This record gives sequence, C-alpha cells and structure tokens, in this order.
Amino acid sequence: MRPPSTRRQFLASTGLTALAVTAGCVSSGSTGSAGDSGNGTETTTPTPTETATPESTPESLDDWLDDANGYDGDPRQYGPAEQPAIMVGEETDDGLAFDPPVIEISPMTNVRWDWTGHGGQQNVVALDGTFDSGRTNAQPGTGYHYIFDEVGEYRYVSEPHRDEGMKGAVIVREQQSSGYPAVDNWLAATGNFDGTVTDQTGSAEATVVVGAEGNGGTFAFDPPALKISPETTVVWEWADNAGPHKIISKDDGPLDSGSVATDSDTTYEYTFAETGIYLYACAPHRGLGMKGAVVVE
Ligand SMILES: [Cu+2]
Repeated sequence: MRPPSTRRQFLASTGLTALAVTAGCVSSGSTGSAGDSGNGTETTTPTPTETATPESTPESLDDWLDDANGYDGDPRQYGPAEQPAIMVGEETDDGLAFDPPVIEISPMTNVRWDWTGHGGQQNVVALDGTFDSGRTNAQPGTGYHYIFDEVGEYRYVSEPHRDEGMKGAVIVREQQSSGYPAVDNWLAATGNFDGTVTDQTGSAEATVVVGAEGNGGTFAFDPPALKISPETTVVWEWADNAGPHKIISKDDGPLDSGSVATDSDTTYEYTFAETGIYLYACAPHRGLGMKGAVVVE
C-alpha cells in the first residue's frame, strides 16, 4: 500500500545539506523538482508580499490559535542555524495537527513540512498567500518547504482540515543581537536563545535551570544568556527528569560541574570574580545546541 519513496524522502534521509537545493517545491506534486542551485531564496514562489501582516484578520494570533490542535500556547523556538521540520498530519488528542503547530524562527530560516500520511489529503497554505504547497496530497513522505525572508506572523492551515483545527503559525522575529558578538556566535544554534540576555546585575545570586525545555528536548539552559555583576554566584539547578548533563566551559574557562549528573537535586555553583564573557556548554549535549553564556560586567 505504501507508495514508493519520493524524492523528498531520499533527501530527508541524506541530511540537512541536501534540503537547501529544493527550496519552495513540493517533491511529490506535479510541479516536480526545482533543481536549482544555491540556497533557493530566489525561487521561492509566490514572491512574498511587501508586508507579511495578515490582512483582514483582526483576530489576534493567540485568538486565532485558540482552537489549533496540539497547541499548548508555547511556540517552539528555533535558533538561526536550525532547520525546523513540521509534521503534517500528527494525530493528537485534539485531532489532526501540525507538529509543532507554532514555531518561532529567525529570518532566512528554511522551514520544512513533512507529510505523515495520516488524515488523508493535506496541504500547507498560508492565509495571506505567502506560501502554498499547492494541491492536497495524502502521500507520506511528501515534503514542502519555504524560506522565510520577511519578519511577520504567518497563519496557515491544511485546507481540507481547517475547520477541524488543523492550523498553525510561523512567527518570524527579527534576529536579535545580544550586543555581545561572542555570545551571539556561541549561541547561534541554540534553539532557546533569541538574543535576550537576562539581566541579573546587582543580584548576589542568579539561577540557571539545567535541562530546561529546548533544542528538541530537555536540552537547554534557562536562561541561555545571563548578565551579572562581579562577585555574583550563579547556581545551575538540574530540572526534574532533566536527564544527564554536565557543565563545562568552552576552551579552558573556569566552569566544570564534574561528572555527568542525572539527579534532579544536582546543583553546581560558581562565583564570578572577574569581568568578562564566559561561554559554556553541556558536555553530552553541546552538539544539540545546549550552550550558555554568562556576561560579567
Ligand atoms: Cu545536557
């Protein structure tokens, strides 16, 4: 019964680098392959309109998403170097859904939708026409993707299921700079970093949760970037069921929480005497973007 592998399935299995080649095309639709080289931004069709603000939709995004299946009110955050993949036709308690239904990304992020094959015919259509995967398709392995080059809020639906709550949104926010290039570079692929540096200057103590939600699981420091004054003690507290983590400075910095710890009672603390920028990661999860920064000034 399962249809033969589509080109999209092949590309998906060969890794992320292959994805950029097929920007803006549906792999198993009649439009065929774009086959373009480069990052494909030139070939995304239709061309986005001047502003991405949804017209004639006075309803706020939150209100509109109120009945979005599978949405708990928290957009999934992605860092500038990540390539989000959204499942089309996830079976949730609410009904058929996009998963994750709402994402927050930086401009120029390549977002991919992958058909699960559940729920029959599906498509991915922005209400304001910014992107449109074309006619519906029920084949698992169908893919569509779009590079978002304009800041805005993009509401979309799967047309056959829009009245049943199969809706989603892509929030494209200005790529924030923290004002600290070293921090921005270090956290470029950290999904829960949006340029915000949490200011705790003047506090004697600041807390960072280890194993917070982010980076595709409980692989985040919260907050990922922290600003403190000299002599502040930072306490890293392992979240409940956070899994195994270990804090280690980038290069030969001063942070090292010792052996990998799983216990939710684990804490590690360090008092920063000197001003500077301290970059660190979780040793087992650095590759997933589980990184943090402390600015002492
Ligand atoms: Cu970790």
